[in-house]
Amino acid sequence: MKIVDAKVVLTSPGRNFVTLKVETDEGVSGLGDATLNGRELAVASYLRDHVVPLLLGTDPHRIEDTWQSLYRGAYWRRGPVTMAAIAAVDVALWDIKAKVAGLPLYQLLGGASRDRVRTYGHASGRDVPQLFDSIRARLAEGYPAIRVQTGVPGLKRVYGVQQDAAPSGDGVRPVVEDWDTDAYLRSLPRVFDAVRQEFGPDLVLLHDAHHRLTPIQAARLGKDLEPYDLFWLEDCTPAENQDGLRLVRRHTTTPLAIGEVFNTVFDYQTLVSEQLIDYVRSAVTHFGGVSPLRKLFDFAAQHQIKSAIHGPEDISPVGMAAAIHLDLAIHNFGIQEYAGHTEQTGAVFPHAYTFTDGYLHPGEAAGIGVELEEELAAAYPYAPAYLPINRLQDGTVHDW
Ligand code: KDG
Ligand code: MG
Repeated sequence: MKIVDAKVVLTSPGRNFVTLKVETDEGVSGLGDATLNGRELAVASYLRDHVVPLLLGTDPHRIEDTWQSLYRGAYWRRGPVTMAAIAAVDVALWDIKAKVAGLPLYQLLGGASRDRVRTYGHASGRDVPQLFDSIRARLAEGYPAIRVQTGVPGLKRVYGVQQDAAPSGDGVRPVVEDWDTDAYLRSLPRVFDAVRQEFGPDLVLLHDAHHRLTPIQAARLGKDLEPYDLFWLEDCTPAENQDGLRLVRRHTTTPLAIGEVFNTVFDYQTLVSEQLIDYVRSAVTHFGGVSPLRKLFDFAAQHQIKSAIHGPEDISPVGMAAAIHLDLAIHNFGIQEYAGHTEQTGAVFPHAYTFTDGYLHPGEAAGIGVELEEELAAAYPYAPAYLPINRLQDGTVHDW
């Protein structure tokens, strides 16, 4: 079997997605997600100009060998653009292998370790009443666990919190949001207190700090949130300096989740081997694919750390499907983030996975179980869009 073609499809059915479609001489094709929010064109070029020419004529069944040659052969290792491109190839080849075998991908990963995949959804509000409405909406959709984000008194807009009006970027430069760490640290425990009083002790609650705190601030927040029994506190501090997590860990028993911006196992080495975190958050799409993520989960399992694959709207249904197959197969599964997609996105990427009563299942279609409607995809051309940046009140750019 040989790869005879591979194309990169950019489409924007509500938001931008980058998809790789690999075709073989036997008519079987595979899909991989290479979406890197705000840097989509860089990955598309990396794939089109530097990866696709290397794939043509090779055997799609040699997944590990292809992965290693793309990773080691480039000389320039790691980084989000490189690893998103390699991820798309890896997933497309797994899709092909599983289709040839006539099996859903999870069967090739060892078969199901559970019947269904527990998820968490997103609730947010500028103030407590709006947040309560949002939590009720997620509960009505069946979510068994809910990530809670809120506005901060005195700040105009906070990332991840629903707004009445869409951000007014100019399509070239990102929207600028404001930030005040002290105000955030003061207000968040009060919000969780209100949520616990309204919804009781049993609701599974999470929070994402989006890398905005120093280690000592993160330690204080973890401690202040202990009475509210969070499932986790996510991205409490930027973790390029993995040693910083030692300080956080020393001061709080609030469980910690990190890793959605990581792209290789080396980003996790200290965090996992010293058990400084409880959940690893990498996405199939940004970590080089199913092959390396599986290895990360095995490493994490040795330290009683569980999986929690990143699943926001900017992971396409292709990346989401690959995640759900892994979730079903691995033993140390923790939880799957599931933000869902718009109807338009679902129409461009019809898929076999299902979301029922807050739980996902990858379905039984051979492969990863996702198709790409190419004509429809072409009707939604790429449109530049960027994540916001945030500045302190004196104008200083702050950590993401
Ligand atoms: O592109 C950035 C988003 O994927 C990210 O902000 C979402 O933090 C996120 C999460 O936990 O889903
Ligand atoms: Mg996050």
